[in-house]
Amino acid sequence: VAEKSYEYIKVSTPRPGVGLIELHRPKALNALFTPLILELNHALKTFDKDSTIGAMVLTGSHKAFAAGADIKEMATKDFADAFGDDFIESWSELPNTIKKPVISAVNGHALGGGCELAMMCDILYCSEKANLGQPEIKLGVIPGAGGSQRLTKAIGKSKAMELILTGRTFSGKEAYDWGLAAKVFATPEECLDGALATAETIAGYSRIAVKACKEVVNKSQDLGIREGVEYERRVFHGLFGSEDQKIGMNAFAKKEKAQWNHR
Ligand code: CO8
Repeated sequence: VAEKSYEYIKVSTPRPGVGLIELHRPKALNALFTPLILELNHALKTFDKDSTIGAMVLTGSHKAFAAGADIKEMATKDFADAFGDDFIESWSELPNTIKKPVISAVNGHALGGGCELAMMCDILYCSEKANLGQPEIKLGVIPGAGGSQRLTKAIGKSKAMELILTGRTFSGKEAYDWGLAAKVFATPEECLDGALATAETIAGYSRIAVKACKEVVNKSQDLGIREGVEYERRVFHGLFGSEDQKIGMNAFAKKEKAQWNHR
């Protein structure tokens, strides 16, 4: 699929080394459905493979990052449709297969699957008035794309339990205060700008080191502290086999800016 043939997303490269993906299904507040997710996966994989790209930003509109999974698409599904067809399994490509960092810039509504998609990203930025939450309980279901796991890991059990059981939504400011968001911004423009700036910073480093950073931080979510630290040390040792380790350390000694080989 060529870039211009996307129907539900827009892709661009607004800054050096940075790939931007904007969800673009305005009539449904970027409600997520399979055709959109397949385009998103394609764009993420294309940037992931592109050697000129070092980091990505995922955003929606000022009104909605994504107002959830498409309720109208889900309404008629029965158990066999959901289980038999592995409904929403394709959503897991972002957290499971993408190796370069992805920053979400969350403005407006990020509800249900929209909140889950934002939390699948490696860094979450939002604007103060963003409206996040897991309101699935109100529809007679539960979070289905990782929300119960990622929200709980990020903000703790009691608060996550309260939010998921009541369906209460929360602001971008709350997301920041609780540690779910790494940064909060006054306006959507500043939020996207901040995300692009951070992505540009990351894209300026050795791709090898960046990839290793993402891998070891993610391991901390699955491993105990001892195994995690041992894992980190092995990856750290491995980086002494890279050209960029020599380049980075020699540049420091010479007080020069490192010119990475990304090897
Ligand atoms: N799905 C489908 N259409 C949607 C969705 C959605 N999630 N959200 C909004 N829309 C549509 C509306 O139906 C409306 O369409 P139309 O103009 O044809 O009537 C259009 O977008 C604009 O929406 P509103 O008129 O409602 O806009 P408001 O500004 O008045 O309200 C809200 C905005 C508060 C965001 C409101 O639209 C809303 O409550 N939306 C639903 C939010 C929600 O409950 N999301 C969670 C969905 S469940 C989920 O995501 C589960 C994920 C995991 C799946 C696992 C399944 C196994």
